[in-house]
Amino acid sequence: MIELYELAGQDPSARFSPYCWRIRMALAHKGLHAKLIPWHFGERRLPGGNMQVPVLVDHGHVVADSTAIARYLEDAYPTGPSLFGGENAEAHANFILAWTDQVLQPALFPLVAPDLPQHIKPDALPAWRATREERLGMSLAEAAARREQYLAAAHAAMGPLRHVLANQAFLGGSEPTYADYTVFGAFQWVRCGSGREILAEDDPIFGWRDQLLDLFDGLAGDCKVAEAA
Ligand SMILES: N[C@@H](CCC(=O)N[C@@H](CS)C(=O)NCC(=O)O)C(=O)O
Repeated sequence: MIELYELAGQDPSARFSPYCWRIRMALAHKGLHAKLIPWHFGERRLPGGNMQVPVLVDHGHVVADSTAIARYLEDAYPTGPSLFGGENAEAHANFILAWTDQVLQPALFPLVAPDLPQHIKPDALPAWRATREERLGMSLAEAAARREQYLAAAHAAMGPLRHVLANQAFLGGSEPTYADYTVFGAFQWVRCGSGREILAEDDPIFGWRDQLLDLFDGLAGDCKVAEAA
């Protein structure tokens, strides 16, 4: 049996971790079923002593970190459709991973963070808030007040993504790959964590996101959308 420990809100149906969404999509791409085990900030240690999700346990074998899990799935299940689309594509996906972690998600963070407290259990909230405010360099309320400025900066950061998706269906080409799931995880974070729409309907990113929401019988689309705080 495969188990996936993933982030959940105080409402366990709220699943808003960008990294966990990468792996939910990767498992579905490979045609694998996993038992989902919800984990909340500040809870017990995870398998292998890990402190962050996602953690995958495949018949007792523990793999932590979304990138390591994706590579594990590709190697351990070579008969399923390739997650990366080949060796060269995997090398290119490394850039998209780094761009998502270092550019896209940091640009989205000040937009998402002020809406996230709704998901955090009261006993975990003070520590959660302190670490997030330290990362922001200001209070959540101050970040919320600067929303328009952050939205403009996030849209500027999305420029290369928009340019590519105006010219091809997916980052993986004609079919989605792990590169798409990596970037898509960031938009699921916004959608399921914050609930605010940041994309216009005529934005190529909007259409691409819609296609990913529909994939695998609406796996991601059926997930609970946050109520904008
Ligand atoms: N590099 C890790 C990052 C994972 C990560 O940051 N997970 C967050 C949830 S989105 C977490 O578990 N945070 C626990 C905490 O902050 O206590 C990955 O790619 O899996």
